[in-house]
Amino acid sequence: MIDLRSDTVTRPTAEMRRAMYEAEVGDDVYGEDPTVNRLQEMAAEMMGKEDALLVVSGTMGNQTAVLTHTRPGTEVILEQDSHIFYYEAAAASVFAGVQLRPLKGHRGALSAEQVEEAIREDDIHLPPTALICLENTHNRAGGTVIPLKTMQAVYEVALKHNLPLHLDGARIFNAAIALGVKASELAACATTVQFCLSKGLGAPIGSILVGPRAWIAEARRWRKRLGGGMRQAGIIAAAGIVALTTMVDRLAEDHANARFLADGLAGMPGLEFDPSTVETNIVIFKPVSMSANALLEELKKRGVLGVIMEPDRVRFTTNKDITRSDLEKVLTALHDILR
Ligand code: TLP
Repeated sequence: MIDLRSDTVTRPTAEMRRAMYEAEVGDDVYGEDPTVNRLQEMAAEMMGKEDALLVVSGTMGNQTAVLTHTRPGTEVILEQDSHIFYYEAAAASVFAGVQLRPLKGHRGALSAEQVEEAIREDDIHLPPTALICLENTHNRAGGTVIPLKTMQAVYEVALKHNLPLHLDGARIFNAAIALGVKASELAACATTVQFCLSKGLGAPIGSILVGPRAWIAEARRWRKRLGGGMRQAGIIAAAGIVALTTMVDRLAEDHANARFLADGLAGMPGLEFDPSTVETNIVIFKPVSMSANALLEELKKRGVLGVIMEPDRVRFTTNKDITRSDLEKVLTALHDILR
């Protein structure tokens, strides 16, 4: 099967498996796992933040951030197609008891003006704004990249209003590579960042939260409350270290492959597709001659997997386990189906 459902489907490299096997471990709830500590130090340094915390998943990282930044009855400003709003099963309402205030972005990006306009006045009728969230790259918009200037402008609004800004940087390295900047330059536009080890970087499990030291200490308490205090987590962290040291630069190959796919899709009949939205490793298009589900079924019969992007679009995500010749086969299969 040519699995383009996500970059989460990537399997750990041989080097990761070896590092996991050999990892030096301890009880991380006591702060005594040397491999977890090394990964957290490395992550904090790469992002230019004081401290870091290993969590199980991107969702746990985002929710730990929402819980740590807010209290019940406050409001979180975010983009209406963001993962925190769309794909986290209303966790922010269930756990943090916050109200989410979704705004429509342009290709996933919120402007400083619209964020500032959405910040609540001090009025007894209104929920106080507690947090602003951004997502870079933006998944549902097609892996689009929020430019550094836009991030900076939104962060300035956050600082002006004394509000924290949390960045869902699940794919922050894809954004950094596409922009030609360091991940730390993007992280500098946020109070806290969540990024995933288990997507394009290929680690089997794990995400990282970075931020100020005192905030990370509080996030650690929230992670414990959520049941995310792990014991000999060095087994997981060891793969994370390999991910951060060997897998970041090669994301450019995934971008080039997505561009190859986009160029092939561009001229195809029976599709609605804007190739300019393809900036990183995600390609989203809408079939017009058949439903997205029917197209996915036909592709599956030909050995190709993608996912539905509700309501009626298809998403392909390139990743380290996909080759150029796989993508040639995907294009041939699509030609065959849409002909
Ligand atoms: N995204 C997954 C699905 O949940 C949709 C995918 O296949 O793309 N933030 C962003 C921007 C994400 O894309 C994801 C995962 C997460 C957070 C959550 O990460 P996990 O899956 O580790 O909880």
